[in-house]
Amino acid sequence: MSKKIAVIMGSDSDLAVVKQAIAVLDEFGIEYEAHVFSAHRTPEAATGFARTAAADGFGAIICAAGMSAHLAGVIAANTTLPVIGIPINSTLAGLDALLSTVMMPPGVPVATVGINGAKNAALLAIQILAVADEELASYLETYKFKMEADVLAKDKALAEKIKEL
Ligand code: RP5
Repeated sequence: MSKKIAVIMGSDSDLAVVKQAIAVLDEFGIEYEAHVFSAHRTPEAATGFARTAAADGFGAIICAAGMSAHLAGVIAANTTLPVIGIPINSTLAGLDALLSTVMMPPGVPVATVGINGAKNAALLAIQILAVADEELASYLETYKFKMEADVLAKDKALAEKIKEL
């Protein structure tokens, strides 16, 4: 059985973006837990969760936070599980959160997706689990084939759209 994915957000105000990650996890039938833990407002809850996450059956942790976004870094400092950071655009067009999440010191990596990149965060977490799960890997193959077919269909439809301009 596949491991679980943890989805942590710094505030419930991040849910509007994070729900796109949850939708992908649902689409793939992945078991997950979602929590609001803040690196600054609830540091003990955040570190406590990270310290037991591997033993609790998680295989990857997604962390979404905005502003001076230290959540993913604090979680990564307290676990050996892969941590994926989603910088949330709440101020400064999300650049503050992007830099705070991505610029980790050597030794403590956070795999950072784009600003508000919740969908890619979920896909990356699933790809991590799929390394040890052939069934999940085949779902990902199907997902990519469908994505390719969708774009090829758009390419075909483009000529008609251009005629209508
Ligand atoms: C960050 O501060 C949160 O991740 C959120 O993006 C931002 C604002 O939080 P709230 O004031 O909306 O709770 O820690």
